[in-house]
Amino acid sequence: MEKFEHEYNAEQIQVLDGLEHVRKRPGMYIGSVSIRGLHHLVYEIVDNCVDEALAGYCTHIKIEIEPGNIICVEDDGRGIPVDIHAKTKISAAETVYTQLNAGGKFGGDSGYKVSGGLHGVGASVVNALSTWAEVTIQRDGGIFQMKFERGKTTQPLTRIGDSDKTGTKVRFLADDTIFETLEYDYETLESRFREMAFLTKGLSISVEDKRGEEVKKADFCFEGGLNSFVEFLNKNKEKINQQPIYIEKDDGEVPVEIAFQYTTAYSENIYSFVNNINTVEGGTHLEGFKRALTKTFNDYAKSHNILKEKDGNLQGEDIREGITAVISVKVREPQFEGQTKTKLGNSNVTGIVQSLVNEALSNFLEENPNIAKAILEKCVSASRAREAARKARELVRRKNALESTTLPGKLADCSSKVPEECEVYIVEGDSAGGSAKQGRDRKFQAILPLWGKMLNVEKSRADKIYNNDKLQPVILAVGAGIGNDFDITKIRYGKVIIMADADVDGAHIRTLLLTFFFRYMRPLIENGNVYLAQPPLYKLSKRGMKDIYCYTDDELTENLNAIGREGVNIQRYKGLGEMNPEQLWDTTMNPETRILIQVKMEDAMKADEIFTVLMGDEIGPRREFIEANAKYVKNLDI
Ligand code: 0RA
Repeated sequence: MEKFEHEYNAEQIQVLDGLEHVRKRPGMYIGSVSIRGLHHLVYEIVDNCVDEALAGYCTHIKIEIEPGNIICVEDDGRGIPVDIHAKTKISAAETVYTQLNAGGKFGGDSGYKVSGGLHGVGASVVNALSTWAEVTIQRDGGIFQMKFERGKTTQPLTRIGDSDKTGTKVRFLADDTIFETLEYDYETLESRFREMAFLTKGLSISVEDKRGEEVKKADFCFEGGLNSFVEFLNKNKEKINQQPIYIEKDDGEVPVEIAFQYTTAYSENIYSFVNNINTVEGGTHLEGFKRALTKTFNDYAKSHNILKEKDGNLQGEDIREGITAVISVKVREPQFEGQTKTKLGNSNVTGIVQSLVNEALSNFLEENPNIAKAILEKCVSASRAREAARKARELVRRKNALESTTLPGKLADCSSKVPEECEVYIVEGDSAGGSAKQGRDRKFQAILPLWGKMLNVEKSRADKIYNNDKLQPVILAVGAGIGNDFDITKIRYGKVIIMADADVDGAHIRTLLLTFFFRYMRPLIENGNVYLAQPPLYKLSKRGMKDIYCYTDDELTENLNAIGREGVNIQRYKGLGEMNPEQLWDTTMNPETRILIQVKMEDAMKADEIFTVLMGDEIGPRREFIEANAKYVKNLDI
């Protein structure tokens, strides 16, 4: 067996410094040491294999979660080069795993490397943050292996056998002294790999979770690329054009791939990617796409007499109502801007996307007049609804101006005017509202009681929403507008807390309100301002003992062990209305003792799917969703 020379020189010493820094400040490299950062390690390794696929040499990537949370990633690419690198005097493969930023030079390089953001930090970062890692390479007729502990080489690249295949396999165990948890969430990984497979047409990705009794696995390979992605996103929606409209161009400079399809829904779902990274904040590629849509549809409508000259133009938002679109571009040196560094800044991309879509879409519309007509009918009615909504909004404004207050009558406001310290409880029912008003700390807690049947915004257009007497008080109390006009800097309360009964009706109201916030005040959710109050389910009282409140059935059982059942009175709360003001304060509203659930939006795609299924028109998927999720109802996380 042959062993590669391994000696330390000046560069090597610097290398060690680099990896030490990664272990000292992991957040700088992978964002955080939470489960998010943990997942990031896997994405980082898989990204390298995707690069090899983009270079045209890898067709299959296999990811396994082994018992003990060991990750194994294997590809059938060319194998990382094993020859000795002139400068570092060690094998290229070891260099890739031990030197920060070596990826571009020796690792997979599709030419579309990512700069900025957290992505593309490379294999060495994963290595540094792993208790151990083991890399096996097949190429040049041999099998080669190297091993590391916490980023340091324990076995330099060694030839351990013969092989006529090629490929790279990496196994690693993340370091539990660095990460808060090593427990990978299979579903999160699975959706990211599905997304990666959509974004790289024809690439086959398989993932398997071998940790539990029941093995979970999935195989993804989409010959349709983004076409398949859009079909997947729209699977529960009613379509207007049956096949997505597909545009693709690879001029070698800025490859662009786009697919979009119209549905009868009222929301707009556009997802954009740069170098396979979800650009949540959009940017120049998205701008180009939107401009082209607006211009091309308006031109077509005018030239085919669907819009008369005097009608004026359709607005962008009219044309995007009900659209589901995915746009993916590859940019050599992307500039990422914005708060979360997920907004593309390269200005030349706008024009490239815009002219491509202009041309392809106008050809498509000319060739498919029936589809063009169906889509434009929808746009025109969206435009009418927008006009009606504007009038409704004006009416609300004028009415408010007359009443010289912009606050709803039912709102019991707090005395502080500092949004950061203020919170509003949206409370179901007048009686619970009454208790909440008496029980609250009026300095920073406001109460807005709601009653009666809430509007399902998933099935209504904006004009209905502005006019709705249940939602208007919510809009006015939050004070930051709605839809495109929503301005997070204007919110009157740092916490918007939904307080509903712990029963089916309460869950329904909660979902209706969350749907409303998600569709019409999304930044409120993204910014973490929306909370769910957790009222207790039981009160245990016993002579000579302080009352104990239990928030779950498990807690009830636990406490009854602890205090003994003898002489204990168990009160089950059916609704908030059964609690007096003092009890409501103690259990649900006092910041010292209450439990609040912050509503988070990890994934806009998942959230859209859930709201479409739960609140939309189609009944079949809803039944399936409820049956599949009945066991999880305790934790609502969108
Ligand atoms: C650079 C050159 C060559 C292969 C790779 C990178 C490579 C890197 C990774 C990372 C994960 N899987 C990978 N597969 C391949 C090969 C150059 C050549 O053979 O000429």
